[in-house]
Amino acid sequence: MSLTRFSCVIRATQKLQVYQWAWSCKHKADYSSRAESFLTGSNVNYLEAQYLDWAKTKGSIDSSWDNFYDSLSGPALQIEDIQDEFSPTTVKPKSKQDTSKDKEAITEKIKLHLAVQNLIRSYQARGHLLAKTDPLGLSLAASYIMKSKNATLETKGLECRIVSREIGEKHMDMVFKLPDRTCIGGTETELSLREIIHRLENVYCRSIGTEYLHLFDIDCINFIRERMETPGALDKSVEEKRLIMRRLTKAVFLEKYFATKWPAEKRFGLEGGESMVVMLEEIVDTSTKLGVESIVMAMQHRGRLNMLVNVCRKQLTDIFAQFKPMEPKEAGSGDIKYHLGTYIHRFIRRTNKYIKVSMSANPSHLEVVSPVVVGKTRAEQYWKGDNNGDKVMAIIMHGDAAFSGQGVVYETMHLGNLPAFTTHGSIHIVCNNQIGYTTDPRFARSSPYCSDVAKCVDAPVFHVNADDAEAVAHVARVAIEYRCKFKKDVVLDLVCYRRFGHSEEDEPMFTQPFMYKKIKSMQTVDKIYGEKLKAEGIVTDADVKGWEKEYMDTLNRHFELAKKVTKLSIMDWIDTPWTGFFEARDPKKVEETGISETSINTISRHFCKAPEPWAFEVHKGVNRILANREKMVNEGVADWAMGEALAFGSLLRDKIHIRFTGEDVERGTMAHRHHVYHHQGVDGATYRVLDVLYPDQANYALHNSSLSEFGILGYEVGYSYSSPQLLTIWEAQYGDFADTAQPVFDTFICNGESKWVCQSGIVVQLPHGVDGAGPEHSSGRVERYLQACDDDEDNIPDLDDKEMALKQLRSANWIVCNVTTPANYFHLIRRQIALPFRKPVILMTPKVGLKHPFYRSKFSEFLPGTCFQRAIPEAGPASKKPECVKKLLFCSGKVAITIDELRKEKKLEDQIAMCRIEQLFPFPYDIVLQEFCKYECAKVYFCQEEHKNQGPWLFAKVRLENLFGKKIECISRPPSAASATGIKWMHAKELKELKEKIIKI
Ligand SMILES: Cc1ncc(C[n+]2csc(CCOP(=O)(O)OP(=O)(O)O)c2C)c(N)n1
Ligand SMILES: [Mg+2]
Repeated sequence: MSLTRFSCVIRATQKLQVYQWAWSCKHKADYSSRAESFLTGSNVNYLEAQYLDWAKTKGSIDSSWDNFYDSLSGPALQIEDIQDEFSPTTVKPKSKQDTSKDKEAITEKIKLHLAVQNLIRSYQARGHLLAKTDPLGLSLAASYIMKSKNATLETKGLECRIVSREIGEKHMDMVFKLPDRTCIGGTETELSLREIIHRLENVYCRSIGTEYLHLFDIDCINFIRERMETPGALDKSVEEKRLIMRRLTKAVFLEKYFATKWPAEKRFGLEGGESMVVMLEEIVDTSTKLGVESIVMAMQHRGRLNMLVNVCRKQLTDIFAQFKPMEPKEAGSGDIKYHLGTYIHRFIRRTNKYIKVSMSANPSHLEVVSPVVVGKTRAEQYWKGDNNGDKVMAIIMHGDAAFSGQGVVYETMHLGNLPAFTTHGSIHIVCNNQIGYTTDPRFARSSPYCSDVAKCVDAPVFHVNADDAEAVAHVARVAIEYRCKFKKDVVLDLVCYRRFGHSEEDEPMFTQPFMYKKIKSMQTVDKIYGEKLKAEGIVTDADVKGWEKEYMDTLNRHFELAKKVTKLSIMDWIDTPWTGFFEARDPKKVEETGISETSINTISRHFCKAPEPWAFEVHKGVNRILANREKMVNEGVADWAMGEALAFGSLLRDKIHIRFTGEDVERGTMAHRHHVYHHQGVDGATYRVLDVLYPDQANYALHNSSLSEFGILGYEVGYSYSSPQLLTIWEAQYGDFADTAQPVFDTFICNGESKWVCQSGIVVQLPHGVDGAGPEHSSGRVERYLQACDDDEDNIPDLDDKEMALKQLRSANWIVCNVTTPANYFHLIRRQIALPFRKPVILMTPKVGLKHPFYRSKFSEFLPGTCFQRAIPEAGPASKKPECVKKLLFCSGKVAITIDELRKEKKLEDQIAMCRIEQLFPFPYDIVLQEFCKYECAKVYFCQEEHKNQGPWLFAKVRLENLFGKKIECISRPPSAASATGIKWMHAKELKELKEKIIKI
């Protein structure tokens, strides 16, 4: 915008606004800024006021503004001009003296009016800093900021207030027109300044601190403003108050009961934050009114048992039974009671509606469940056809220290607006007890609030004093209404305290003596609220005592029942049941993974066909790739991408929904996949090849993800839990990128079934291979996954058992593979669905192999009757005369190319036999032993391209040696701290040495 145009806009806006002020002052009419522009809010107010000063007396403001105002084209704006322009007939000629007095009076009025407007806005923007949200009264957010700003100053006694320099006591009873950006007036359009301040104090500076002016959407701001400011907004009916009281009674008495019956038992009690139950219950109730049918919840340790009982309605008997040592009914390692999940279809009396409430099982590792539960929610929305998140919603509860400290919180929240990941808004609740174990907030975060991550994702935050139960219920209702209306994230910061130590074993006075002196003097929230309601005449002492007794009786009854429970059932704690799946499958049968010739033809032909050129312009390079694909199809050969397409295409045909995400997966990091073409002439137009394979196929959800591994992998694991009729794949760009997602492997993928009997068929694809790409991009660190495999290497399975392979799979915690043919990749992927159970797969995928002729399969290897090969025995010249073979190399992965090329080159094909172990875990003992026995005269080695202290060597060594009863040697790179060298020369040297070792007979 040119300066002149800019000036004109300012002038026009100024004229309009100043006129509105002048006019409204005169006529006491409704002032509204009809024209929203960038000159709204305090900017324009400031400029207006300053301009008037400047116009009146040059030199009254800083001279640096002269240029700016002088540069406005045309003569300077005069108040008279404005009045003349808008009300020419009402202005009578006046004497010079009168005019200057009028001018002063109007200017004064405008100033005051602007000041009041600014004051209102200050309350809306900054009132939360002064809100009394801390039940302990120890801190205000404003003092936090002042202290950090004036770190060296003595800040005691400095009072934080919202003030306006222009107004004082003498203006208190003056009446001011209310701007349209406040609702404090209700039906009144003007109020005295005293009343304005009083109402603003009530709304913004008492038990609720509302942060919302940072939101981008004006409708969101207006919604919150209306729900918070409208007079009476916080009022509750008698019934509502009595309900809150009953809910508090249950929450408080349950904790007391635990403390009495099991005083030393760790349960991470909710004492000090019991009104969280009121918050959740209000959300659940209101959500049913708004059409929500399912809530997927996750939460950390604090108060979890209370939530399970009072919100998820888990049977008290089941909870109490968890306190005693009992033998479990099912196999599995199980988990501690405050990690377990559950689900229920709850009937809500307030609305006469049913809702499914589930609590996801989660590990100790704080916040790792956050992305998981969001992925689960998205999946449930998918299965319900709930495209806008009207029916399914996530609620995630956090601790204050974890919420501000764990990066995965951001990794989860920033998915909120991504089309392929959104769940249309989650409710986040922070159980903010103002401490993390023994660490104070001032040493645990750099921001005033633990919830400040919300600001990055455009979410409003409601800080609320947990000891004001009605305020808690109010913000809960606003939050769920906001989420359901705008389908965006919202954060509730329940500011409470922790009455006892971090766990029931801890002594908090060691580290927080002052805080805990104060805490000792605190009454429980049911008492505080009970007194309030008694004073209001809403409950009597007898009511309260009656409710307490009623609940105590219930607790005692279940305590007795729990004594009768003799076996612990992990199955009772399942959070996402796969109803009917296991019952409908033959546990001993793996379905056919081969596909018919017709299917191979349909899919492969489609996969190499470009859309019609008149309709869609694909990149020339893609056309070249498709031409190559077509050539291969004509030859009846598949490369890696074709093997994958055949697997996906056939599963989609079989109505198996596929969800496949990761960074750049649509094209494929190494540009081998190309499942999505981009129109070269129309921005944003794409053609998704496998989406249009069969008219009634299942949905193929292939999506590039954000640059996050922890968040996205967690998300996809959550997605995979939703159903067995689903193939979920996450692909890392390079294997090492999975490093940052390690907690998801360690706490969900590798042991989720063992801990919580929840199965997942997720496939994690990790590009792997030592190929000179540098230390990180050369290693998927397969050894890490192998180390977490749960078999006993001293226990060789019964090799005569025909079902051995399936039994091995059933009892395995996961499957670890490095497959070397497209056909084997195809069969492995299809086997995920063909199995009568679900297991996660960690798959080292090729990099150079994606385009290498070695990684090719004939179409005949995809036909019915063919299947996944756990190990690929030698099939070349060496296998024809085994007695002449001098060297037997067991290997895994891409090193097979090196071995194969080398022995061809050196004419050693009949002397070196190679057996590729494609499925490292469960270990294919039977095939390996057959190979070993076949080459009686051969010396046996395990060969890998990785360094000796890495790769599959150590895992394979112990199993091979136990199986063969003799020592075997390793051919590898030497041990190394880094996974590969970054120096080309060194890489070449290492490779040369490796090759020498391979061919040495
Ligand atoms: C990722 C992770 N780091 C550290 C811990 C150990 N730990 C368990 S609870 C806790 C304090 C958590 O504080 P907060 O999030 O405020 O929850 P609170 O216990 O106060 O409810 C810590 C450090 C953990 N479980 N997970
Ligand atoms: Mg805490």
